[in-house]
Amino acid sequence: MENSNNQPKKIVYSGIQPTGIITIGNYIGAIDNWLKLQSDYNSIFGIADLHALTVRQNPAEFRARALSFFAQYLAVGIDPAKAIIYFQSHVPEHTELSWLLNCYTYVGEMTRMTQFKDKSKKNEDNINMGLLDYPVLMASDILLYQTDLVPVGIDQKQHLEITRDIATRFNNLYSPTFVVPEAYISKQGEKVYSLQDPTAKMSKSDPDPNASVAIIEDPDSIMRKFKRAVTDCEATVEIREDKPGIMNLLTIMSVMTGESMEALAERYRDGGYAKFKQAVGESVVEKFKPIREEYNRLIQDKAYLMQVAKEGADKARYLARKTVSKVKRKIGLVELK
Ligand code: AQP
Repeated sequence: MENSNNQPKKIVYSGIQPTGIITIGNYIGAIDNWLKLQSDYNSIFGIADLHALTVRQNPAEFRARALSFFAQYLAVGIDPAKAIIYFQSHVPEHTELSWLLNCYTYVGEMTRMTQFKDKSKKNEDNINMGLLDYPVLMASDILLYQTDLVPVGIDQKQHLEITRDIATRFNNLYSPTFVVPEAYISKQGEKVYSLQDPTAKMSKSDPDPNASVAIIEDPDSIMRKFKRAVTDCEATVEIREDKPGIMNLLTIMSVMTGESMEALAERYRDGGYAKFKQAVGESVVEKFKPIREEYNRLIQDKAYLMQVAKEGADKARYLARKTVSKVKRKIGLVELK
């Protein structure tokens, strides 16, 4: 496909693991950018279900959650006519490439990854090989589709850098095989913080339910969480680095309404925190109301969801096979003609 300048469209790839809930942090850091890019790029958005296996999952809940995430992709406006939407586990080339790339990645590179260290601390009884190997699977996801651009939150920047290193290493050892991808991290909302600890990332699987807000959460619950959001003991709404709680709320409201943080800070400056938090909560409720309604409709229609998933997997596999064949040929594996 070509864009309006008759240039071949560049490729965008991203995904979310079906763990916990899709939060407004995931929306702001990743999905909002997917929506902006899907018309101008050939976009591929995966449900990263194989990644989620690095922590133990209850099979029935996991299956339901993965399908729910898929319905949420559609509900937010990812359009299957424009983008490929699929489950990672439906395209076996992800794991195949992952093995091959493992042989071009050093153990030391993996043990120094911040996410590996963090997750190892959180899952001391289950530091499995998958947790260590996670960045190689992620590199495979991205490189499989000859991706140009990867819209992610800033927490994934390190994994993007290792992806680039692996691609470059392989290209230099053989000949140009992979496109070396760029991260696409929008400045505003690169990291949304927990509503209970504005110095920690808002996380999908935070055990404290008041720390994060789901995009399909019911309005009363959203309002309650924003009213309880931790801020500081001053009373003015202003843009100041030493007011992380207020900065976080301003960021969220700015993305929800499209208004600048400066304009919002000006409007709510002296009105008191309670009024400001109420307004932030309402902006979130307002933004996600139609999405929640569309989600409630879609999740009932399993046949449609599976049809979109099947079409997405077929399209993804077609592209993925081409890259894997190329890689195998370069490495010197015997081909079956
Ligand atoms: N708080 C955040 N602010 C901005 N962007 C965020 N992302 C996640 N949290 C924030 C971005 O959302 C995508 C989801 O990536 P993932 O599924 O690999 O999960 P993650 O980064 O590990 O996110 P979580 O929420 O912290 O999941 P759990 O709790 O399961 O580990 C990525 O693009 C990420 O940058």
